[in-house]
Amino acid sequence: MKKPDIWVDGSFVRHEDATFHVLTHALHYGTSVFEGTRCYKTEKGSAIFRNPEHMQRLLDSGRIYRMDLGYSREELEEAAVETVRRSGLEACYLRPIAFRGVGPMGVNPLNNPVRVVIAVWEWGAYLGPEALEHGVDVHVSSWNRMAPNTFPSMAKAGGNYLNAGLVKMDAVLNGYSEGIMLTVNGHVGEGSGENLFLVKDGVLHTAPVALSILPGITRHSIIRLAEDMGLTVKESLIPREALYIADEVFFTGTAAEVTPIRSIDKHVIGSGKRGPITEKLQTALFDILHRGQDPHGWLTFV
Ligand code: PPE
Repeated sequence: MKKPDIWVDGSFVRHEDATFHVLTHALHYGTSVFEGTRCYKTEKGSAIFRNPEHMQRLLDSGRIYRMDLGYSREELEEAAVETVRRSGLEACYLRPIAFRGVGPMGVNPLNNPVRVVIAVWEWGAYLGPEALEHGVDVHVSSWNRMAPNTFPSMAKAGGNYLNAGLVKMDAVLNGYSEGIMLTVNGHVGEGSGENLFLVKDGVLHTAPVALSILPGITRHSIIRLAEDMGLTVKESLIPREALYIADEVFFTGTAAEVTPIRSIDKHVIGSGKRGPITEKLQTALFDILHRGQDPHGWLTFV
C-alpha cells in the first residue's frame, strides 16, 4: 500500500520525497519540538483526539525554544485533518514536528529556518498487544528525570528524548517493558513516554507538573474523567516506595493510552492484574475513543 503523503511547510510531499539535508540543525543539536496525537476509528467516524490541545502544546513548546512556527493553531489543526484525510487511513498516529533547518552551524539556532512537518502512520498498542488488559512489568530506572531549570519539561522537545531513550534502553535490556523515572530529589516522575498515576485507598495520585514531567494531554483527560466519576485526584510528591504498596498503578499517554502496571521492580502491584479503578477510567476513555461518545468535546471528526 502507498505510504501516506507528508505535510511539509504547507504542502503535501510524497512519503519518499520528504527528506532533509544532513546539516539540518536539529540533527546536530536536538532543536526540534513535536507532538503525538491519535486519530481513532470511532463508531461515528474517524476522529482526532484533542487536536487543538496538541497543536497548542506544539506552539507552546516552540515558544519556549523561541521558534516561531509561522502557523496559527487553527491552521495546524486543519493541516492535521487534511493529512489524515489524504492518507485514507481510518485510524492512525499523527506526528507533527517543528525543527531548525539548514543554516549557520553552531549552537545558536536563531538564524536557522523553522521547518514544520506532519506525518501519519498506523501504530498499534505501544507497550504490546496484551498490555492494555493484562498490564506491564516495569522497573524504576537508574536514570533520573532532568532537573528543573535544565531542560524545560513543559516543552515536548526532541532533545528531552535522549533522557527518555536511556530510560527505555535500560528497561528493555533488563527485561522490562518500561522504566519509571524519579526526579533529582527521588520523587516519582513519569515513564519514558507516559505519565503515571497510582491509586491508594480509592484516591488517585500523580506527579505535579513542577516535577519536570510532560503535562500530558491524556493525563489531563484522565483527571477530568476521574473527577466526573467523583474520584479524588491529587497532584502529589510520591515517594518511590509508595509505588510498591499502591493498590493500582497505570501509565497514560497518547501512544500508551491507559496501560495498567502489574509489577514494579518485581513487586506485584495490587492483585497483579488491571485494577478496578484503572479499568473504569480505561473504559470511560475508550467510550470516547472507540464509540465516539464525546461529552467534553475532545473529538475532531475528519
Ligand atoms: N510523558 C512523556 C515523557 C511523553 O513522551 C508522553 C507522550 C507523555 C508523558 C504523555 O503525554 P500525552 O501523549 O500528551 O498524554 N509520549 C508520546 C511519544 C511516544 C513515542 O515513543 O514517540 C506519545 O505518547 O505520543
